[in-house]
Amino acid sequence: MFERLKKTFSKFVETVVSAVKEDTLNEKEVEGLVSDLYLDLVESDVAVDVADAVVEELKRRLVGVKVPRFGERETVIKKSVFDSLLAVLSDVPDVDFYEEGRKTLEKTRPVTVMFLGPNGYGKTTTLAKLAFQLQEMGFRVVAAAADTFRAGAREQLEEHGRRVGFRVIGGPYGSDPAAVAYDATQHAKSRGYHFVLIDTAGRMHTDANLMDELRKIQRVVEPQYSVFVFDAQLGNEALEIAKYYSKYVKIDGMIATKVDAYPKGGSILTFMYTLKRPVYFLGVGQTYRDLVKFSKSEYISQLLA
Ligand SMILES: Nc1nc2c(ncn2[C@@H]2O[C@H](COP(=O)(O)OP(=O)(O)O)[C@@H](O)[C@H]2O)c(=O)[nH]1
Ligand SMILES: [Mg+2]
Repeated sequence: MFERLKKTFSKFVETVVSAVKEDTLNEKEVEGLVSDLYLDLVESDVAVDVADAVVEELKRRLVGVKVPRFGERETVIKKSVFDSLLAVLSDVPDVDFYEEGRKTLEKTRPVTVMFLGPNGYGKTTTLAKLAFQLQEMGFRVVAAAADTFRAGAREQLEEHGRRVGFRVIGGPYGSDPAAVAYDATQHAKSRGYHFVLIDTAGRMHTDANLMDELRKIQRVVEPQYSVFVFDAQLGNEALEIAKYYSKYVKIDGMIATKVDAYPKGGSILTFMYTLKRPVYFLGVGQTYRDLVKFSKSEYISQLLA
C-alpha cells in the first residue's frame, strides 16, 4: 500500500543522509533538500497546502539537528520526518473504531452508523463489510436502506444482507429516508440489536434536497457515527465534495475505499489534514474481509518503514 508515497519519503531520507557533510544541516542545505520533496508529495496526491505544512515542519526540525557522523543517521532523519507528519496531523484524533464503538455501546444501544458520500465511492459495499466484521465479533446488526431514490439501491443492500446475514429495513421507492432510518433504529431498539448501519443516497451532491434529506436523517436518528466514505483514488475531486458535505452535515470520521488500487497514498493524508477527522478504516478489496482498521500513527510508521 501507498508505494508511491513511501518511495517519496525513503528517497527524501536517503538524500538527506547523503547530503549531511558536517554534524548538522544549515538552513540553506535544508531548503534545497525539501523542495524536491514538496514536488514529490504533490505528485503523490498530497494537496499543496498539506505539502506546504509538511515541508515547513520538516525545515523546523532538520535545521540544526545533530546528525551522528556514523551509524544511526537514517534513524535520526526518519525520526524528524515521523515527528513532522505527526505534528501536521496533531489535530486529528486517532480512533480505534471498534474500541470506541464498544464504549459507546455501554451508554447507548443501538449504536447508529450513517454512511455518507457520492454514488460509486463504496458506501454500500463498505457498510456490508462493516456489518460482516461486527457480526464476526458477535454483535447483532441491522441495516437501513435509506436511499429510497435510486432504483435498485435497496435491492443491492438486500443482496449483501442475504450473503452476510443481516436484516435490511427499507421503505417503498420514494418514501422518506429519515422515516426508514427511524424505523430501523426502533426495530433495533425493540429487538436488542447492537448496531444500525444506515445506507444513504449519493446522487449529485450539490442537490440541496440531498443535503436536506441527510440532515433530516441526522436530526431524527442522531447517529453516533456519521462516516464519509471516499474513493481514495479520486483525491482532490473527493476532497471538494467532502468539504461541501461538511458544510451541511455532521461528519465524525471517514473511510477510504479502493486503497488496493491506489499506490499514491497521499489523499488519505490530505483528507485527515483538511477535515480534521479520523479515518476509521481502509477498503482494500472486494471481499467482506477487505476492510482494515486504520490508525494515523500506524500510517505514518508504514510510510517510513
Ligand atoms: N477494489 C475495490 N473496490 C471497491 C472497494 N470498495 C468498493 N468497491 C467497489 O466500488 C463500486 C461501488 O461501490 P458501492 O458500494 O456500490 O458504492 P456506493 O454507490 O457508494 O454505494 C463497487 O463495484 C464496489 O465493489 C474497495 O475497497 N476496493
Ligand atoms: Mg450504494
